Amino acid sequence: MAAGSSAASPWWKEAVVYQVYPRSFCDSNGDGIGDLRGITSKLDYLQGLGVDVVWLSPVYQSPNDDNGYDISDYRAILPEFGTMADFDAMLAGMHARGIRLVMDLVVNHCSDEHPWFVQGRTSRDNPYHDYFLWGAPVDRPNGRREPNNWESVFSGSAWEYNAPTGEYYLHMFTRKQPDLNWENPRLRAEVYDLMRFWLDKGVDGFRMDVINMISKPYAPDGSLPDAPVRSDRFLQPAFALSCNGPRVMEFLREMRREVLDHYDILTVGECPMISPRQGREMTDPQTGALHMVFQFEHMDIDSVPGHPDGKWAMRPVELPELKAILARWQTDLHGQGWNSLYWCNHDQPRPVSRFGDDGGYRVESAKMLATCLHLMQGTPYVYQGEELGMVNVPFEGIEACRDVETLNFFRAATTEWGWPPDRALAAIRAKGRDNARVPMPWDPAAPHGGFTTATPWIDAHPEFPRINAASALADPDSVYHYYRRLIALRKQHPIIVHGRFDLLLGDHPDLFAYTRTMGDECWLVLCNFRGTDTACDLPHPLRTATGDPVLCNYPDAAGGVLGPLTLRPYECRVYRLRSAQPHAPSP
Ligand code: TEU
Ligand code: CA
Repeated sequence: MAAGSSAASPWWKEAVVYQVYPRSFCDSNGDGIGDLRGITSKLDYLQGLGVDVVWLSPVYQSPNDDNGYDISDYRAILPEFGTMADFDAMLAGMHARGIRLVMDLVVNHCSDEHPWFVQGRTSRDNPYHDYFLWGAPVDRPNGRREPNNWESVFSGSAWEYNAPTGEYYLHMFTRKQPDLNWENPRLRAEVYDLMRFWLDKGVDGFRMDVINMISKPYAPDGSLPDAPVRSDRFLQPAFALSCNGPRVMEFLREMRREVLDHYDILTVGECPMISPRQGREMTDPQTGALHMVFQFEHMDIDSVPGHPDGKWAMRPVELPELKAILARWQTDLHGQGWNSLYWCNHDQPRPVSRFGDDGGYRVESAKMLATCLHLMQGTPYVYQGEELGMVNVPFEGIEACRDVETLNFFRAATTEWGWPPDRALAAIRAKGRDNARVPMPWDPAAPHGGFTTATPWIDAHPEFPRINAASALADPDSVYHYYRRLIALRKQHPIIVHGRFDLLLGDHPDLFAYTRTMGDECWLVLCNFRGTDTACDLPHPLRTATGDPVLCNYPDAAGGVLGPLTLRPYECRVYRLRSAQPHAPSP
Protein backbone atom coordinates (compact mmCIF):
# COMPACT_ATOMS: atom_id res chain seq x y z
CA MET A 1 0.00 0.00 0.00
CA ALA A 2 1.51 3.32 -1.00
CA ALA A 3 2.54 5.68 1.77
CA GLY A 4 -0.34 6.72 4.02
CA SER A 5 -2.10 10.00 3.65
CA SER A 6 -0.24 13.16 4.39
CA ALA A 7 -1.18 16.72 3.60
CA ALA A 8 2.02 17.14 1.58
CA SER A 9 1.50 14.11 -0.58
CA PRO A 10 -1.61 11.98 -0.09
CA TRP A 11 -1.31 8.35 -1.15
CA TRP A 12 -3.52 8.80 -4.22
CA LYS A 13 -0.97 11.22 -5.68
CA GLU A 14 1.78 8.60 -5.47
CA ALA A 15 -0.31 5.64 -6.55
CA VAL A 16 -0.59 3.84 -9.86
CA VAL A 17 -4.08 2.52 -10.60
CA TYR A 18 -4.89 -0.63 -12.59
CA GLN A 19 -8.35 -0.88 -14.14
CA VAL A 20 -10.02 -4.30 -14.16
CA TYR A 21 -12.98 -4.88 -16.50
CA PRO A 22 -14.37 -7.86 -14.55
CA ARG A 23 -16.27 -9.49 -17.42
CA SER A 24 -13.03 -9.93 -19.36
CA PHE A 25 -10.33 -10.37 -16.72
CA CYS A 26 -10.40 -14.00 -15.54
CA ASP A 27 -13.14 -16.66 -15.44
CA SER A 28 -12.80 -18.99 -12.43
CA ASN A 29 -15.90 -21.19 -12.84
CA GLY A 30 -15.96 -22.05 -16.52
CA ASP A 31 -19.00 -20.08 -17.64
CA GLY A 32 -17.11 -17.89 -20.12
CA ILE A 33 -17.53 -14.77 -18.00
CA GLY A 34 -14.86 -13.18 -15.82
CA ASP A 35 -15.65 -13.08 -12.11
CA LEU A 36 -14.50 -11.99 -8.64
CA ARG A 37 -12.75 -15.24 -7.79
CA GLY A 38 -10.90 -14.94 -11.07
CA ILE A 39 -9.67 -11.51 -10.03
CA THR A 40 -8.60 -12.84 -6.64
CA SER A 41 -6.60 -15.56 -8.40
CA LYS A 42 -4.60 -12.87 -10.23
CA LEU A 43 -3.77 -10.55 -7.31
CA ASP A 44 -0.16 -11.78 -7.20
CA TYR A 45 0.15 -10.79 -10.88
CA LEU A 46 -1.07 -7.28 -10.04
CA GLN A 47 1.19 -7.05 -6.99
CA GLY A 48 4.12 -8.12 -9.17
CA LEU A 49 3.38 -5.29 -11.57
CA GLY A 50 3.60 -2.89 -8.61
CA VAL A 51 0.21 -1.23 -8.87
CA ASP A 52 -1.22 0.32 -5.72
CA VAL A 53 -4.91 0.53 -6.53
CA VAL A 54 -7.42 -1.45 -8.56
CA TRP A 55 -10.32 0.42 -10.19
CA LEU A 56 -12.99 -2.24 -10.65
CA SER A 57 -15.65 -1.60 -13.29
CA PRO A 58 -19.17 -2.34 -12.01
CA VAL A 59 -19.89 -5.72 -10.40
CA TYR A 60 -23.34 -4.82 -9.03
CA GLN A 61 -26.65 -6.49 -9.86
CA SER A 62 -27.49 -5.51 -13.45
CA PRO A 63 -29.34 -6.77 -16.55
CA ASN A 64 -26.08 -6.04 -18.42
CA ASP A 65 -27.60 -3.88 -21.12
CA ASP A 66 -24.41 -1.83 -20.93
CA ASN A 67 -22.18 -4.45 -19.28
CA GLY A 68 -22.97 -3.39 -15.76
CA TYR A 69 -23.21 0.38 -16.24
CA ASP A 70 -26.96 -0.15 -15.77
CA ILE A 71 -27.38 -1.01 -12.11
CA SER A 72 -30.54 -2.59 -10.71
CA ASP A 73 -29.29 -3.08 -7.13
CA TYR A 74 -26.39 -0.95 -5.85
CA ARG A 75 -25.85 -3.13 -2.79
CA ALA A 76 -25.80 -6.57 -4.42
CA ILE A 77 -23.20 -8.43 -6.51
CA LEU A 78 -24.23 -9.66 -9.96
CA PRO A 79 -24.46 -13.47 -9.54
CA GLU A 80 -22.46 -14.01 -12.75
CA PHE A 81 -19.56 -12.30 -10.97
CA GLY A 82 -20.03 -14.20 -7.68
CA THR A 83 -21.27 -13.47 -4.18
CA MET A 84 -20.72 -10.78 -1.58
CA ALA A 85 -18.49 -13.29 0.20
CA ASP A 86 -16.39 -13.53 -2.99
CA PHE A 87 -16.23 -9.73 -3.03
CA ASP A 88 -15.14 -9.58 0.62
CA ALA A 89 -12.45 -12.22 -0.05
CA MET A 90 -11.18 -10.27 -3.07
CA LEU A 91 -11.06 -7.04 -1.05
CA ALA A 92 -9.24 -8.77 1.81
CA GLY A 93 -6.79 -10.28 -0.69
CA MET A 94 -6.10 -6.87 -2.18
CA HIS A 95 -5.59 -5.21 1.20
CA ALA A 96 -3.32 -8.05 2.34
CA ARG A 97 -1.09 -7.24 -0.64
CA GLY A 98 -1.12 -3.49 -0.04
CA ILE A 99 -3.52 -2.89 -2.93
CA ARG A 100 -6.51 -0.57 -2.46
CA LEU A 101 -9.85 -1.00 -4.24
CA VAL A 102 -11.78 1.78 -6.01
CA MET A 103 -15.30 0.89 -7.12
CA ASP A 104 -17.22 2.30 -10.09
CA LEU A 105 -20.04 4.62 -8.95
CA VAL A 106 -22.69 4.87 -11.68
CA VAL A 107 -25.26 7.37 -10.44
CA ASN A 108 -26.04 9.61 -13.39
CA HIS A 109 -28.47 6.83 -14.28
CA CYS A 110 -29.55 3.44 -13.05
CA SER A 111 -31.16 0.43 -14.74
CA ASP A 112 -34.81 0.47 -15.82
CA GLU A 113 -35.01 -2.72 -13.74
CA HIS A 114 -34.01 -0.90 -10.55
CA PRO A 115 -37.00 -0.85 -8.10
CA TRP A 116 -36.83 2.95 -8.13
CA PHE A 117 -37.73 2.98 -11.84
CA VAL A 118 -39.96 -0.10 -11.84
CA GLN A 119 -42.17 1.64 -9.25
CA GLY A 120 -41.53 5.25 -10.28
CA ARG A 121 -42.79 4.70 -13.84
CA THR A 122 -46.17 3.34 -12.71
CA SER A 123 -47.69 6.69 -11.85
CA ARG A 124 -46.88 10.37 -11.49
CA ASP A 125 -47.82 10.12 -7.81
CA ASN A 126 -45.44 7.29 -7.03
CA PRO A 127 -42.80 8.45 -4.51
CA TYR A 128 -40.04 7.28 -6.84
CA HIS A 129 -41.46 9.02 -9.94
CA ASP A 130 -39.44 12.15 -9.14
CA TYR A 131 -36.20 10.17 -8.98
CA PHE A 132 -36.21 10.41 -12.79
CA LEU A 133 -36.49 13.01 -15.53
CA TRP A 134 -39.79 13.17 -17.44
CA GLY A 135 -41.01 15.20 -20.39
CA ALA A 136 -44.43 15.71 -21.95
CA PRO A 137 -45.04 14.66 -25.57
CA VAL A 138 -44.77 17.47 -28.11
CA ASP A 139 -46.84 17.71 -31.30
CA ARG A 140 -44.66 18.49 -34.33
CA PRO A 141 -45.38 18.59 -38.06
CA ASN A 142 -42.84 15.81 -38.61
CA GLY A 143 -44.69 13.54 -36.22
CA ARG A 144 -41.82 13.24 -33.71
CA ARG A 145 -43.28 13.63 -30.19
CA GLU A 146 -40.18 13.48 -27.94
CA PRO A 147 -39.84 16.45 -25.51
CA ASN A 148 -36.79 17.69 -27.44
CA ASN A 149 -34.36 16.73 -30.20
CA TRP A 150 -31.68 15.17 -28.01
CA GLU A 151 -29.82 12.18 -29.41
CA SER A 152 -28.59 9.52 -26.99
CA VAL A 153 -24.83 9.04 -26.73
CA PHE A 154 -25.59 5.55 -27.97
CA SER A 155 -27.61 6.61 -31.05
CA GLY A 156 -31.38 7.05 -31.28
CA SER A 157 -33.50 9.38 -29.23
CA ALA A 158 -32.54 10.19 -25.62
CA TRP A 159 -36.26 9.86 -24.74
CA GLU A 160 -38.42 6.74 -24.32
CA TYR A 161 -42.21 6.82 -24.09
CA ASN A 162 -43.73 5.54 -20.84
CA ALA A 163 -47.36 4.55 -21.48
CA PRO A 164 -48.51 4.25 -17.83
CA THR A 165 -47.93 7.97 -17.30
CA GLY A 166 -48.24 9.16 -20.91
CA GLU A 167 -44.85 10.88 -20.86
CA TYR A 168 -41.24 10.33 -21.90
CA TYR A 169 -38.27 9.63 -19.64
CA LEU A 170 -34.72 10.82 -20.36
CA HIS A 171 -31.89 8.35 -20.97
CA MET A 172 -28.62 9.82 -22.21
CA PHE A 173 -27.39 6.28 -22.86
CA THR A 174 -29.54 3.25 -23.59
CA ARG A 175 -33.31 3.22 -22.99
CA LYS A 176 -32.56 0.77 -20.16
CA GLN A 177 -30.47 3.44 -18.39
CA PRO A 178 -32.94 6.14 -17.21
CA ASP A 179 -31.16 9.28 -15.99
CA LEU A 180 -31.55 10.04 -12.29
CA ASN A 181 -32.97 13.35 -11.10
CA TRP A 182 -30.23 14.94 -9.00
CA GLU A 183 -32.42 18.00 -8.45
CA ASN A 184 -34.30 15.75 -5.98
CA PRO A 185 -32.60 15.86 -2.54
CA ARG A 186 -34.19 12.50 -1.63
CA LEU A 187 -32.42 10.87 -4.59
CA ARG A 188 -29.12 12.48 -3.61
CA ALA A 189 -29.51 11.17 -0.05
CA GLU A 190 -30.09 7.67 -1.46
CA VAL A 191 -26.85 7.94 -3.43
CA TYR A 192 -24.86 9.11 -0.42
CA ASP A 193 -26.26 6.21 1.58
CA LEU A 194 -25.23 3.60 -0.96
CA MET A 195 -21.77 5.16 -1.15
CA ARG A 196 -21.40 4.79 2.64
CA PHE A 197 -22.45 1.12 2.33
CA TRP A 198 -19.36 0.34 0.24
CA LEU A 199 -16.98 2.69 2.06
CA ASP A 200 -17.97 1.16 5.40
CA LYS A 201 -17.04 -2.23 3.93
CA GLY A 202 -13.52 -0.91 3.47
CA VAL A 203 -13.61 0.15 -0.19
CA ASP A 204 -10.96 2.81 -0.84
CA GLY A 205 -12.77 5.16 -3.19
CA PHE A 206 -14.86 5.67 -6.29
CA ARG A 207 -14.49 6.29 -9.99
CA MET A 208 -17.63 8.27 -10.75
CA ASP A 209 -19.27 7.52 -14.08
CA VAL A 210 -20.08 10.61 -16.22
CA ILE A 211 -20.42 12.50 -12.97
CA ASN A 212 -20.46 15.91 -14.68
CA MET A 213 -23.75 14.95 -16.37
CA ILE A 214 -25.78 14.88 -13.13
CA SER A 215 -26.90 18.52 -13.44
CA LYS A 216 -29.07 19.01 -16.51
CA PRO A 217 -29.17 22.34 -18.42
CA TYR A 218 -32.72 23.39 -17.57
CA ALA A 219 -34.19 26.47 -19.20
CA PRO A 220 -35.83 29.05 -16.87
CA ASP A 221 -39.22 27.46 -17.57
CA GLY A 222 -37.91 24.10 -16.33
CA SER A 223 -37.75 22.52 -19.76
CA LEU A 224 -34.70 20.95 -21.38
CA PRO A 225 -34.02 23.04 -24.49
CA ASP A 226 -33.31 21.60 -27.94
CA ALA A 227 -29.71 20.80 -28.82
CA PRO A 228 -28.03 22.95 -31.48
CA VAL A 229 -28.95 21.82 -35.00
CA ARG A 230 -25.88 20.46 -36.80
CA SER A 231 -27.48 18.41 -39.58
CA ASP A 232 -30.75 17.83 -41.37
CA ARG A 233 -31.55 14.97 -39.00
CA PHE A 234 -34.23 15.49 -36.32
CA LEU A 235 -32.04 14.10 -33.56
CA GLN A 236 -29.04 16.24 -32.64
CA PRO A 237 -26.03 15.34 -30.42
CA ALA A 238 -26.68 16.45 -26.84
CA PHE A 239 -23.58 15.00 -25.15
CA ALA A 240 -21.81 18.36 -24.77
CA LEU A 241 -25.06 20.10 -23.79
CA SER A 242 -25.69 17.58 -21.01
CA CYS A 243 -22.22 17.86 -19.47
CA ASN A 244 -21.01 20.46 -16.94
CA GLY A 245 -24.51 21.67 -16.00
CA PRO A 246 -25.10 24.60 -13.61
CA ARG A 247 -25.32 22.60 -10.34
CA VAL A 248 -22.56 19.98 -10.85
CA MET A 249 -20.17 21.61 -8.40
CA GLU A 250 -22.95 22.29 -5.89
CA PHE A 251 -24.02 18.63 -5.92
CA LEU A 252 -20.44 17.33 -5.71
CA ARG A 253 -19.48 19.69 -2.90
CA GLU A 254 -22.54 18.38 -1.03
CA MET A 255 -21.35 14.82 -1.74
CA ARG A 256 -17.93 15.78 -0.38
CA ARG A 257 -19.44 17.23 2.82
CA GLU A 258 -21.88 14.36 3.30
CA VAL A 259 -19.57 11.44 2.38
CA LEU A 260 -16.16 11.90 0.80
CA ASP A 261 -14.47 13.98 3.48
CA HIS A 262 -15.26 11.35 6.07
CA TYR A 263 -13.02 8.68 4.52
CA ASP A 264 -9.37 8.31 3.42
CA ILE A 265 -10.19 7.51 -0.19
CA LEU A 266 -9.38 8.20 -3.84
CA THR A 267 -12.06 9.92 -5.93
CA VAL A 268 -11.90 10.36 -9.70
CA GLY A 269 -14.71 11.78 -11.79
CA GLU A 270 -15.26 10.75 -15.39
CA CYS A 271 -15.96 14.12 -16.99
CA PRO A 272 -16.48 14.19 -20.75
CA MET A 273 -16.25 17.69 -22.28
CA ILE A 274 -14.53 19.15 -19.22
CA SER A 275 -11.97 21.93 -19.76
CA PRO A 276 -8.71 22.43 -17.83
CA ARG A 277 -10.30 25.38 -16.05
CA GLN A 278 -13.25 23.24 -14.97
CA GLY A 279 -10.84 20.43 -14.07
CA ARG A 280 -8.90 22.81 -11.85
CA GLU A 281 -12.14 23.93 -10.19
CA MET A 282 -13.23 20.32 -9.68
CA THR A 283 -9.91 19.16 -8.16
CA ASP A 284 -8.96 22.24 -6.11
CA PRO A 285 -8.09 20.71 -2.71
CA GLN A 286 -9.85 23.48 -0.78
CA THR A 287 -12.86 24.46 -2.88
CA GLY A 288 -13.20 21.53 -5.27
CA ALA A 289 -14.95 18.22 -4.84
CA LEU A 290 -12.90 15.33 -6.24
CA HIS A 291 -9.22 14.42 -6.21
CA MET A 292 -8.93 14.11 -9.97
CA VAL A 293 -10.94 13.78 -13.18
CA PHE A 294 -10.78 11.78 -16.40
CA GLN A 295 -10.80 14.49 -19.03
CA PHE A 296 -11.44 13.57 -22.67
CA GLU A 297 -9.75 16.25 -24.77
CA HIS A 298 -6.94 13.86 -25.78
CA MET A 299 -9.48 11.08 -26.35
CA ASP A 300 -11.46 13.23 -28.77
CA ILE A 301 -8.37 14.18 -30.77
CA ASP A 302 -9.07 11.73 -33.63
CA SER A 303 -12.75 12.67 -33.90
CA VAL A 304 -14.06 15.50 -36.05
CA PRO A 305 -15.22 18.15 -33.53
CA GLY A 306 -18.99 18.74 -33.57
CA HIS A 307 -19.63 16.16 -36.28
CA PRO A 308 -23.14 14.68 -36.14
CA ASP A 309 -21.63 11.19 -36.37
CA GLY A 310 -19.72 11.79 -33.14
CA LYS A 311 -16.56 9.82 -32.44
CA TRP A 312 -17.13 7.69 -35.53
CA ALA A 313 -16.23 10.63 -37.79
CA MET A 314 -12.46 10.24 -37.58
CA ARG A 315 -9.43 12.35 -38.44
CA PRO A 316 -5.69 11.64 -38.11
CA VAL A 317 -3.98 12.38 -34.81
CA GLU A 318 -1.80 15.52 -35.01
CA LEU A 319 0.96 15.21 -32.40
CA PRO A 320 1.37 18.96 -31.77
CA GLU A 321 -2.35 19.09 -30.92
CA LEU A 322 -2.03 16.11 -28.57
CA LYS A 323 1.00 17.67 -26.88
CA ALA A 324 -0.72 21.03 -26.49
CA ILE A 325 -3.75 19.39 -24.84
CA LEU A 326 -1.74 17.32 -22.36
CA ALA A 327 0.68 20.17 -21.64
CA ARG A 328 -2.21 22.52 -20.89
CA TRP A 329 -3.71 20.06 -18.43
CA GLN A 330 -0.26 19.74 -16.82
CA THR A 331 0.37 23.46 -16.45
CA ASP A 332 -3.19 24.54 -15.62
CA LEU A 333 -3.49 22.06 -12.73
CA HIS A 334 0.11 22.20 -11.41
CA GLY A 335 0.04 23.20 -7.74
CA GLN A 336 -3.74 23.81 -7.88
CA GLY A 337 -5.46 20.53 -8.76
CA TRP A 338 -4.45 17.02 -9.85
CA ASN A 339 -4.50 15.06 -13.09
CA SER A 340 -5.38 11.52 -13.88
CA LEU A 341 -3.10 10.18 -16.63
CA TYR A 342 -4.53 7.64 -19.06
CA TRP A 343 -4.35 6.49 -22.67
CA CYS A 344 -7.17 3.98 -22.51
CA ASN A 345 -9.90 2.28 -20.54
CA HIS A 346 -12.86 -0.03 -21.27
CA ASP A 347 -14.38 2.61 -23.58
CA GLN A 348 -11.33 3.37 -25.70
CA PRO A 349 -9.35 1.53 -28.38
CA ARG A 350 -5.86 0.24 -27.60
CA PRO A 351 -3.27 3.07 -27.47
CA VAL A 352 -0.60 1.10 -29.36
CA SER A 353 -2.98 0.92 -32.34
CA ARG A 354 -4.29 4.46 -31.85
CA PHE A 355 -1.13 6.43 -31.06
CA GLY A 356 1.74 3.97 -31.63
CA ASP A 357 2.44 1.10 -34.02
CA ASP A 358 0.70 -2.26 -33.78
CA GLY A 359 3.03 -3.69 -36.40
CA GLY A 360 6.81 -4.02 -36.27
CA TYR A 361 7.32 -1.49 -33.49
CA ARG A 362 4.54 -2.68 -31.18
CA VAL A 363 6.81 -3.27 -28.19
CA GLU A 364 8.85 -0.08 -28.65
CA SER A 365 5.77 2.09 -29.11
CA ALA A 366 3.97 0.51 -26.15
CA LYS A 367 6.97 1.30 -23.94
CA MET A 368 7.29 4.81 -25.39
CA LEU A 369 3.61 5.59 -24.77
CA ALA A 370 3.89 4.32 -21.20
CA THR A 371 6.95 6.47 -20.57
CA CYS A 372 5.37 9.56 -22.09
CA LEU A 373 2.29 9.17 -19.88
CA HIS A 374 3.74 7.94 -16.58
CA LEU A 375 6.44 10.60 -16.34
CA MET A 376 3.94 13.43 -16.48
CA GLN A 377 2.44 14.83 -13.27
CA GLY A 378 -0.66 13.01 -12.09
CA THR A 379 -1.96 9.58 -11.12
CA PRO A 380 -1.40 7.06 -13.93
CA TYR A 381 -4.05 4.49 -14.86
CA VAL A 382 -3.10 1.21 -16.52
CA TYR A 383 -6.01 -0.53 -18.25
CA GLN A 384 -5.93 -4.34 -18.25
CA GLY A 385 -3.81 -5.60 -21.13
CA GLU A 386 -2.12 -2.23 -21.68
CA GLU A 387 0.86 -3.60 -19.74
CA LEU A 388 1.10 -6.36 -22.35
CA GLY A 389 1.05 -3.99 -25.31
CA MET A 390 -2.29 -5.36 -26.52
CA VAL A 391 -3.57 -4.05 -29.85
CA ASN A 392 -6.97 -3.49 -31.48
CA VAL A 393 -9.00 -6.43 -32.72
CA PRO A 394 -9.48 -7.18 -36.46
CA PHE A 395 -13.21 -7.80 -36.01
CA GLU A 396 -14.36 -9.77 -39.06
CA GLY A 397 -18.00 -8.76 -38.79
CA ILE A 398 -20.51 -7.00 -36.54
CA GLU A 399 -21.51 -10.41 -35.15
CA ALA A 400 -18.13 -10.53 -33.34
CA CYS A 401 -19.03 -7.35 -31.42
CA ARG A 402 -20.93 -7.17 -28.14
CA ASP A 403 -20.90 -3.52 -27.05
CA VAL A 404 -24.31 -1.84 -27.13
CA GLU A 405 -22.76 1.47 -28.26
CA THR A 406 -21.13 -0.31 -31.18
CA LEU A 407 -24.20 -2.32 -32.15
CA ASN A 408 -26.42 0.78 -32.00
CA PHE A 409 -23.89 2.72 -34.08
CA PHE A 410 -23.66 0.00 -36.73
CA ARG A 411 -27.44 -0.12 -37.06
CA ALA A 412 -27.83 3.68 -37.22
CA ALA A 413 -24.89 4.16 -39.60
CA THR A 414 -25.97 1.46 -42.06
CA THR A 415 -29.74 2.06 -41.95
CA GLU A 416 -30.04 5.82 -41.35
CA TRP A 417 -26.75 7.54 -42.17
CA GLY A 418 -26.11 5.77 -45.44
CA TRP A 419 -22.78 4.21 -44.41
CA PRO A 420 -21.71 1.05 -46.28
CA PRO A 421 -21.24 -1.80 -43.74
CA ASP A 422 -17.52 -2.03 -44.49
CA ARG A 423 -17.04 1.65 -43.62
CA ALA A 424 -18.91 1.18 -40.35
CA LEU A 425 -16.86 -1.92 -39.53
CA ALA A 426 -13.62 -0.07 -40.26
CA ALA A 427 -14.68 2.62 -37.79
CA ILE A 428 -15.49 -0.07 -35.21
CA ARG A 429 -12.06 -1.68 -35.66
CA ALA A 430 -10.48 1.74 -35.04
CA LYS A 431 -12.67 3.17 -32.27
CA GLY A 432 -15.05 0.47 -30.99
CA ARG A 433 -15.13 -0.25 -27.27
CA ASP A 434 -14.87 -4.02 -27.79
CA ASN A 435 -11.22 -3.49 -28.77
CA ALA A 436 -10.49 -3.15 -25.05
CA ARG A 437 -13.06 -5.69 -23.86
CA VAL A 438 -11.79 -8.94 -25.32
CA PRO A 439 -10.50 -11.33 -22.64
CA MET A 440 -7.19 -10.83 -20.88
CA PRO A 441 -4.72 -13.29 -22.45
CA TRP A 442 -2.99 -15.27 -19.67
CA ASP A 443 -1.59 -18.38 -21.36
CA PRO A 444 -0.36 -18.81 -24.96
CA ALA A 445 -0.98 -22.55 -24.94
CA ALA A 446 -4.48 -22.65 -23.47
CA PRO A 447 -7.76 -22.23 -25.37
CA HIS A 448 -9.00 -18.65 -25.33
CA GLY A 449 -5.63 -17.54 -23.90
CA GLY A 450 -6.42 -19.18 -20.56
CA PHE A 451 -9.18 -16.67 -19.79
CA THR A 452 -11.79 -19.42 -19.58
CA THR A 453 -12.26 -23.13 -20.11
CA ALA A 454 -15.64 -22.43 -21.73
CA THR A 455 -16.63 -20.36 -24.75
CA PRO A 456 -15.94 -16.75 -23.74
CA TRP A 457 -18.72 -14.14 -23.87
CA ILE A 458 -16.60 -12.42 -26.55
CA ASP A 459 -13.86 -14.07 -28.60
CA ALA A 460 -10.31 -13.87 -27.32
CA HIS A 461 -7.89 -11.72 -29.30
CA PRO A 462 -6.47 -13.78 -32.19
CA GLU A 463 -2.98 -12.59 -31.17
CA PHE A 464 -3.13 -14.19 -27.70
CA PRO A 465 -0.53 -16.90 -28.57
CA ARG A 466 1.95 -14.04 -29.11
CA ILE A 467 0.65 -11.36 -26.75
CA ASN A 468 -0.15 -12.78 -23.31
CA ALA A 469 0.84 -12.47 -19.67
CA ALA A 470 2.82 -15.70 -19.35
CA SER A 471 5.09 -14.86 -22.29
CA ALA A 472 5.50 -11.31 -20.97
CA LEU A 473 6.44 -12.48 -17.49
CA ALA A 474 9.07 -14.79 -18.98
CA ASP A 475 10.64 -12.09 -21.17
CA PRO A 476 12.73 -9.54 -19.25
CA ASP A 477 12.44 -7.11 -22.18
CA SER A 478 8.64 -7.36 -22.34
CA VAL A 479 6.25 -4.45 -22.11
CA TYR A 480 5.10 -5.89 -18.76
CA HIS A 481 8.55 -5.69 -17.17
CA TYR A 482 9.01 -2.20 -18.63
CA TYR A 483 5.79 -1.10 -16.92
CA ARG A 484 7.03 -2.71 -13.73
CA ARG A 485 10.26 -0.68 -13.89
CA LEU A 486 8.38 2.48 -14.78
CA ILE A 487 5.98 2.05 -11.83
CA ALA A 488 8.92 1.37 -9.50
CA LEU A 489 10.60 4.61 -10.65
CA ARG A 490 7.60 6.58 -9.37
CA LYS A 491 8.19 5.16 -5.91
CA GLN A 492 11.89 6.04 -5.92
CA HIS A 493 11.90 9.57 -7.33
CA PRO A 494 9.65 12.30 -5.86
CA ILE A 495 10.29 14.46 -8.93
CA ILE A 496 7.88 12.23 -10.88
CA VAL A 497 5.05 13.03 -8.47
CA HIS A 498 5.90 16.63 -7.65
CA GLY A 499 8.12 18.10 -10.40
CA ARG A 500 6.93 20.94 -12.63
CA PHE A 501 6.17 19.97 -16.23
CA ASP A 502 7.51 22.08 -19.07
CA LEU A 503 6.85 21.22 -22.70
CA LEU A 504 9.71 21.40 -25.21
CA LEU A 505 9.58 21.51 -29.03
CA GLY A 506 5.83 22.14 -28.91
CA ASP A 507 5.48 22.43 -32.70
CA HIS A 508 7.63 19.41 -33.54
CA PRO A 509 5.41 17.04 -35.57
CA ASP A 510 7.10 13.83 -34.39
CA LEU A 511 8.66 14.38 -30.95
CA PHE A 512 6.97 14.72 -27.57
CA ALA A 513 9.65 16.25 -25.30
CA TYR A 514 9.33 17.72 -21.86
CA THR A 515 11.20 18.35 -18.64
CA ARG A 516 10.24 17.76 -15.04
CA THR A 517 11.88 20.10 -12.54
CA MET A 518 11.94 19.95 -8.75
CA GLY A 519 14.43 22.09 -6.85
CA ASP A 520 17.79 21.66 -8.55
CA GLU A 521 16.79 18.33 -10.10
CA CYS A 522 15.71 18.19 -13.71
CA TRP A 523 14.65 15.23 -15.85
CA LEU A 524 14.38 15.29 -19.63
CA VAL A 525 11.84 13.03 -21.33
CA LEU A 526 12.15 12.46 -25.08
CA CYS A 527 9.58 10.43 -27.03
CA ASN A 528 9.61 9.72 -30.75
CA PHE A 529 6.03 9.15 -31.91
CA ARG A 530 7.14 8.07 -35.38
CA GLY A 531 8.38 4.82 -36.95
CA THR A 532 11.40 6.54 -38.43
CA ASP A 533 14.66 8.00 -37.12
CA THR A 534 13.90 11.53 -35.92
CA ALA A 535 16.46 14.24 -35.32
CA CYS A 536 16.04 15.86 -31.92
CA ASP A 537 17.48 19.36 -31.89
CA LEU A 538 17.10 20.41 -28.29
CA PRO A 539 16.73 24.09 -27.49
CA HIS A 540 19.60 25.90 -25.81
CA PRO A 541 20.85 25.34 -23.07
CA LEU A 542 19.71 21.72 -23.07
CA ARG A 543 21.71 20.99 -26.20
CA THR A 544 24.97 21.40 -24.25
CA ALA A 545 23.69 19.79 -21.07
CA THR A 546 24.94 16.46 -19.80
CA GLY A 547 22.59 13.78 -18.60
CA ASP A 548 22.55 10.32 -17.15
CA PRO A 549 20.07 7.83 -18.65
CA VAL A 550 17.28 6.84 -16.25
CA LEU A 551 15.16 4.76 -18.64
CA CYS A 552 15.10 3.90 -22.31
CA ASN A 553 13.14 1.48 -24.49
CA TYR A 554 16.21 0.62 -26.57
CA PRO A 555 19.02 -1.35 -24.91
CA ASP A 556 21.90 1.01 -25.47
CA ALA A 557 21.12 4.59 -24.48
CA ALA A 558 24.25 6.29 -23.20
CA GLY A 559 24.82 9.32 -20.97
CA GLY A 560 27.04 12.32 -21.52
CA VAL A 561 26.55 15.53 -23.47
CA LEU A 562 23.12 15.45 -25.00
CA GLY A 563 24.01 17.51 -28.08
CA PRO A 564 22.11 16.83 -31.29
CA LEU A 565 20.31 13.51 -30.88
CA THR A 566 18.65 11.14 -33.27
CA LEU A 567 15.84 9.07 -31.79
CA ARG A 568 15.17 5.73 -33.40
CA PRO A 569 11.63 4.58 -34.33
CA TYR A 570 9.36 5.04 -31.30
CA GLU A 571 12.44 5.49 -29.12
CA CYS A 572 12.03 7.13 -25.75
CA ARG A 573 14.80 8.31 -23.46
CA VAL A 574 14.67 9.69 -19.96
CA TYR A 575 17.72 11.61 -18.70
CA ARG A 576 18.49 13.00 -15.30
CA LEU A 577 20.44 16.19 -16.08
CA ARG A 578 23.67 16.60 -14.18
CA SER A 579 22.94 20.24 -13.59
CA ALA A 580 19.55 21.84 -13.43
CA GLN A 581 18.92 23.84 -16.55
CA PRO A 582 16.96 27.05 -16.54
CA HIS A 583 14.12 25.76 -18.62
CA ALA A 584 14.69 26.65 -22.25
CA PRO A 585 11.36 28.10 -23.47
CA SER A 586 9.86 25.85 -26.09
CA PRO A 587 9.79 27.70 -29.47
O1 TEU B 1 -18.80 6.36 -20.39
C1 TEU B 1 -19.34 7.63 -20.76
C2 TEU B 1 -18.65 8.05 -21.95
O2 TEU B 1 -18.21 9.15 -22.07
C3 TEU B 1 -18.53 6.99 -22.94
O3 TEU B 1 -19.82 6.94 -23.53
C4 TEU B 1 -17.49 7.30 -23.94
O4 TEU B 1 -17.45 8.66 -24.20
C5 TEU B 1 -17.85 6.63 -25.22
O5 TEU B 1 -18.33 5.36 -24.87
C6 TEU B 1 -16.61 6.53 -26.07
O6 TEU B 1 -16.79 5.48 -26.96
C7 TEU B 1 -19.27 5.87 -19.15
C8 TEU B 1 -18.75 4.45 -19.01
O7 TEU B 1 -17.33 4.48 -18.97
C9 TEU B 1 -19.25 3.67 -20.20
O8 TEU B 1 -18.71 2.35 -20.20
C10 TEU B 1 -20.77 3.61 -20.11
O9 TEU B 1 -21.26 2.95 -21.27
C11 TEU B 1 -21.37 5.02 -20.04
O10 TEU B 1 -20.69 5.88 -19.14
C12 TEU B 1 -22.79 4.92 -19.50
O11 TEU B 1 -22.72 4.50 -18.16
CA1 CA C 1 -17.15 -16.95 -14.48
